[in-house]
Amino acid sequence: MSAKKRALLVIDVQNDFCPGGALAVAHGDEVLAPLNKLIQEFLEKGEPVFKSRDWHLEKTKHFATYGGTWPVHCVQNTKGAEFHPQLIDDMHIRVISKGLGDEDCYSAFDGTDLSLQLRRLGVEEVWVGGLATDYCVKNTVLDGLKEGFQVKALKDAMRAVELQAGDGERAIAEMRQAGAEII
Ligand code: VGL
Ligand code: ZN
Repeated sequence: MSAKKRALLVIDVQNDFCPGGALAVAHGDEVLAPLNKLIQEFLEKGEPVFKSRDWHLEKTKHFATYGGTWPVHCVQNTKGAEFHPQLIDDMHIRVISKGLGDEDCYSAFDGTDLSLQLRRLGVEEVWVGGLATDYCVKNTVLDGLKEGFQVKALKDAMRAVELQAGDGERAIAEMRQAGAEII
C-alpha cells in the first residue's frame, strides 16, 4: 500500500445553504451528487469521511441583526441546520460542528479538533467540497494547507455565495495559489 492516506471533508451541506434555505447558495444542491459518490467511495474503502456543519447560537454577531453580515442561518437544532436530507448518512461519518462562538468562523479547522482527529488517523491528504466555495470551503482549504495537509479542492462539488460576482472564481484562484490542487 503506497497510496497516501486521505480523508474526505464535506463542508456545510445543510438545508439553509441549499435552495429554499435562509442563506441559499445558488445551485447549492448540485454538490449532492458528486459528494454522495465520493462519500460512498471513501466509506467502501474504509477511508475517513467528515461532515462539517455551521452550528450557530440564536444570537451571534455573525448575524446581521447583531451587527454581522448574514441573515439568521444554521441555528443549532433547527431544520435549517440539518444536513440536506439527500446527503448520505452513515454511522462511520464524523461530524464537526463549527461557528459556535460570537466571531465569524468559516473554517472547519477553526475552534474544532478536526486537525487533531486527522492526525490521529494518520491522514496526509484531504479532499474538500461543499458550501460555500467563497467562505467555508475556501477557509477550510487554506487552513488545511497551513496545518500541513495536502489538499485537493473538488471544483465540481462546491458552489459559491457570490456576495460579489466573481467571488467563486477568485476563491478557486486563491486556493490554487496557496497550494491546493483543483480537481
Ligand atoms: C458560511 C456564510 C456564513 C459557509 C457560513 O458555510 O460558507 N457562509 N456562514
Ligand atoms: Zn454561518
